[in-house]
Amino acid sequence: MDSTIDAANSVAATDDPQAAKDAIDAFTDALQTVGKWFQDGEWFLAELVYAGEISKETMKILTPLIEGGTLESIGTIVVGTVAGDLHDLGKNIFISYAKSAGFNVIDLGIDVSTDRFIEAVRVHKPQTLGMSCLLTSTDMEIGKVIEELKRQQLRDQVKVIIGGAALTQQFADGVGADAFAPDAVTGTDIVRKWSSS
Ligand code: B12
Repeated sequence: MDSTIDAANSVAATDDPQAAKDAIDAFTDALQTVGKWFQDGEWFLAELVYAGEISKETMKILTPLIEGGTLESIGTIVVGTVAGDLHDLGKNIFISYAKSAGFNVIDLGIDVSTDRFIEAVRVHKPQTLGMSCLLTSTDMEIGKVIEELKRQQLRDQVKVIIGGAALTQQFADGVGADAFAPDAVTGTDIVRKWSSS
C-alpha cells in the first residue's frame, strides 16, 4: 500500500490534472487485472478487499486534482451505485470528471434503493440520473428504477446514464436507459452534450 500511496502523492505534487488522469487510468487497468486474477482463482477475497482499500486511498489523493474550479454549474446530476452493490471506485471517478466539467453532482453513495433514487430525483430535480453497477446479480435494479420513474411520471424529466463493469450498451437498450458509458470520460462527454442540447 505504501508504495502506491507514495506514487500517488508524487503525482499530486505535480498539481497537473492530466498526470492525475493518466495515473487514474493506469490504476483502472491494474484493477482489471486484479479482477481477472480473482475470477481465475489466483487471488482470493482478502486480496480483492486489499486492492479495493488501496484504490480508495489512492483516489482520495488523485481525484481532487481533476475536480478543478469551474465557476458556474452547467447542470445537476444525481448518481449512485444500485441496491446490493458496494462498488464505488468507478462511480467516484465519474463524479470527479463530471465535477471537473462543471456539473453539480449529488452523490447518493452505494447500495442505493429504488426509493432513494426516486426521492433524490424529486428533491434535486436533476437533468441526469447516473447509476453504477458492477455485479450481474444486481443489474436488474437499474430496470426497477427506470420503471418506477415511469410509474411516477418522472421519466420525461430526467435522462438516465448507466455505467460499470456489469453493463453493456445492449443491456442499456433493454432496460430503456438513455446511454451506457464504458468509462468516465465517455460518460462525461455524453452528459456534457445533453446539457448543451
Ligand atoms: C475493487 C473490487 C472490489 C472491491 C470494491 C471496493 C470499492 N470501494 O469499490 C470489494 C473488495 C469491496 C469488492 C467486493 C466484491 N466484488 Co468486486 N471487484 C473489484 C474489481 C477488482 C475492481 C472494480 C473497480 O473498482 N474497477 C475500477 C473502476 C475504475 O472501474 P469501473 O467500476 O468499471 O468504473 C469505470 C466505468 O465502468 C465507468 N463507470 C462506473 N460506474 C459508472 C457510473 C456512471 C453513471 C457512469 C457514467 C460511468 C461509470 O467509469 C469508471 C471509470 O472509467 C472488479 C473487477 C472488474 N473487472 O471490474 C471486481 C468485481 C466487480 N467484483 C466481483 C465480485 C464477485 C465481488 C464480490 C461478490 C466478491 C465476494 N465474493 O464477496 C463482492 C461484492 C460486494 C458487493 N455487494 O458489492 C466480480 C463481479 C462479477 C459479476 N459478474 O458480477 C468482479 C468483476 C471480479 C471478477 N472478475 O470476478 N470488489
